[in-house]
Amino acid sequence: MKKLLTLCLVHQHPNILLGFKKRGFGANRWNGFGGKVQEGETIEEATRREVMEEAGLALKDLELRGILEFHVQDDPDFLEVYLFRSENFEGEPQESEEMLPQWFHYEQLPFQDMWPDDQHWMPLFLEGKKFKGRFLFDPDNNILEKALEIVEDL
Ligand code: 6OG
Repeated sequence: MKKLLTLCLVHQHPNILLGFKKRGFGANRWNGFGGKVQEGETIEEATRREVMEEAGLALKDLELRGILEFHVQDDPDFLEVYLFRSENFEGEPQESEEMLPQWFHYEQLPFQDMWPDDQHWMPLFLEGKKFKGRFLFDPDNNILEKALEIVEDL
């Protein structure tokens, strides 16, 4: 079964705001902000809610930049992650129970402590492209298969 999630990168060039995930799924990795889309909310509403909950920011803009499928070997469940970029917000990045936010220069992203798929799609994100991807992981989170394509529209 498919699970719908959001992921948002706040990007004020040359810097990108990431959060260090303190607990739960993806703990001890840097990532954008996001989570599960709840019943009764749109994907955009979920994105705004998660960024507020996890980093204390009210987003002023939101642009859908990627749709990524994440599968794990032998698991019928998979994630469909809607990846957004936001440039402008109100508030100051604040630590939450889940995330510790920090700005990174785009050339110094901590890929060794991020999900392994990120190094594949991040160059497209930074070039302003829109893209679709599908990644298959083994149970140790190594990438077994990847497919990534630039698209005109999502
Ligand atoms: P919660 O479980 O905290 O939402 N996410 C991924 N992000 C990247 N970059 N790569 C992956 O590769 C990911 N799998 C999930 C989606 C989890 C958050 O983590 C993202 C959500 O923003 C496997 O509610």
